Amino acid sequence: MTKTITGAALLAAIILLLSVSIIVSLNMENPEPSAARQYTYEVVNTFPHDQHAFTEGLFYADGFLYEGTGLNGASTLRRVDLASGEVLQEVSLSYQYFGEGIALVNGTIIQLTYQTHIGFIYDRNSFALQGNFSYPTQGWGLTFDGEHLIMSDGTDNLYFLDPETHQKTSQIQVQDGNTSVSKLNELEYVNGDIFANIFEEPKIAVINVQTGQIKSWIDLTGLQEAHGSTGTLNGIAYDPDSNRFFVTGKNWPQLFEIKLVPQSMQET
Ligand SMILES: [Ca+2]
Repeated sequence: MTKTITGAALLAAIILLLSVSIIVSLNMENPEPSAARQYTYEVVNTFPHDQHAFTEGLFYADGFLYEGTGLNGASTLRRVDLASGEVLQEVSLSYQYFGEGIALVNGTIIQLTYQTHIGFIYDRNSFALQGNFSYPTQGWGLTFDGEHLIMSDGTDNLYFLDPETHQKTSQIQVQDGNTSVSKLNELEYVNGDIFANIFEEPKIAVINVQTGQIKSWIDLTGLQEAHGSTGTLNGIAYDPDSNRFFVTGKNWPQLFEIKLVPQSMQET
């Protein structure tokens, strides 16, 4: 069936085009406001977490949690039983290294260090050290998107590294509207987006992997206080098989499975 464009329809189309161009020109003149969606959370499950773990890296794979801990003299890589919080396997770093973010890359686990510009490569099963690499920035969070390692260094930048050579291939600046957002810490790649918790704030930013634009904020206010934790939120893990999110923090006695709840739904 064909439609005839009437004079009225043509006029409506012209008005629409003019409106769009006015909106576009207004946006170019004014600061771009945040378009991020707001989420809060619901606690689905609570699990024990080693209160001595100064959590700096976290991911979930093969039915286990993997955790990297920090502080000089207390830095480890560990495999943890989710239900009991029991540490099943562990390697310690030398005193000179402050462990940071961890990520699973095929048969290996990569661990960054804070200010020593060195990353360690372990066998994912035995935790045997296979090698290391260097990078120029501080090391904070780390995740893997299937093609690149993605790392944070406490600034508003995220760096993409080749997983074989560990050389930087590109970087993005993270912004909310056109306001840059720094202190990006622990990371998790989830279904095409990068989740980043913000240092010393109960917030997770959900970041567009191409543009660096923040798509959503997850407000975790109350989570640590309600459960007697004093350390800062740090640690996001995702189980893609059952769509479960886990979060914890530095020296928190618990690890939480949370569900994301759109803010508008909570208010109604
Ligand atoms: Ca993580």
